[in-house]
Amino acid sequence: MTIQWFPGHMAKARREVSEKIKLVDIVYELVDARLPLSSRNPILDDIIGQKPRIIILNKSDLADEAQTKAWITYFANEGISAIPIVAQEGKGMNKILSTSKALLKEKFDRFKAKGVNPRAIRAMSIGIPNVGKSTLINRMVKKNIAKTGNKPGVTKGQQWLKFGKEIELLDTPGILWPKFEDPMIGKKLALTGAIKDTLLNMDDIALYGLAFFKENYAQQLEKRYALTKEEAQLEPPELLMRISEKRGFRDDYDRASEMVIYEIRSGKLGRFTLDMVPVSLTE
Ligand SMILES: Nc1nc2c(ncn2[C@@H]2O[C@H](COP(=O)(O)OP(=O)(O)OP(=O)(O)O)[C@@H](O)[C@H]2O)c(=O)[nH]1
Ligand SMILES: [Mg+2]
Repeated sequence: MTIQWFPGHMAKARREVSEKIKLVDIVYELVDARLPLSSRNPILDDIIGQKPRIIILNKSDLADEAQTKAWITYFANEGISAIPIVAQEGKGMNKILSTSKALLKEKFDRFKAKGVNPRAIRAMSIGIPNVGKSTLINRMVKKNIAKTGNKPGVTKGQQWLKFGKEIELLDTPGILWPKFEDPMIGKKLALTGAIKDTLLNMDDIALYGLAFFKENYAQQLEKRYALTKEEAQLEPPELLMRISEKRGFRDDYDRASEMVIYEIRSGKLGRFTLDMVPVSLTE
């Protein structure tokens, strides 16, 4: 994926997403559980306005469990429900259903009180590239396909997919761009694979990843590359050289960088969360 977001693209995506949001009662803001802040979109608050939303922390199988818990508390303090899921395995789908219904209960009770025939809750998901939007939709719908015999309803040209009995899901997710301005956020997004091809070079990203693990998850680093405690505390460039040696890559540091990035991304160094909840906010 080599998308470069230029102002024109952003304006177009913003228009498209704003239009779609008008059609739904609730928005599922999909983020990477390893990056609960950096994978959020800076202008989504603007577009969503007062519409109810749920923050869905996807890929929570790859994230640090203690951090995921802390983030849920953090968002709760901001008045937002956050739900950890593993879209790939269909974990957390029921919680999305029950939370959506709870958040919209008042609105739908009002409809009922006015004698309006109850309709299904309408929802859509939104997120940056590669965060698992398609996987989530497939999971939500698959669950239902088994029950209903695969017959999505079509309303005014938009396709709605059944998610449970009481929720309809807009067929296409909204794609927004991540925040690029801050170079640190760029590195975090690159390390998790949210932007596969960027202006950042692979060495930079690998060195950033090693520095982060050395600082926060040293034991996981030691274990993966059979390093001593002292070795794991080498400066990142020396650390990369040592790992390269151990893997038999000699001085092919590009290859070592790619390997390290791939292994971090895919969870071979264990679970981790790059956006850490500020300690002062975890109490
Ligand atoms: N480990 C893990 N991987 C996941 C999970 N959900 C999705 N993935 C993987 O993440 C990658 C991206 O998933 P997609 O569903 O294609 O993401 P997307 O948001 O639709 O991506 P774009 O269409 O490119 O914007 C795929 O390789 C998925 O298998 C999850 O819960 N855990
Ligand atoms: Mg997709």
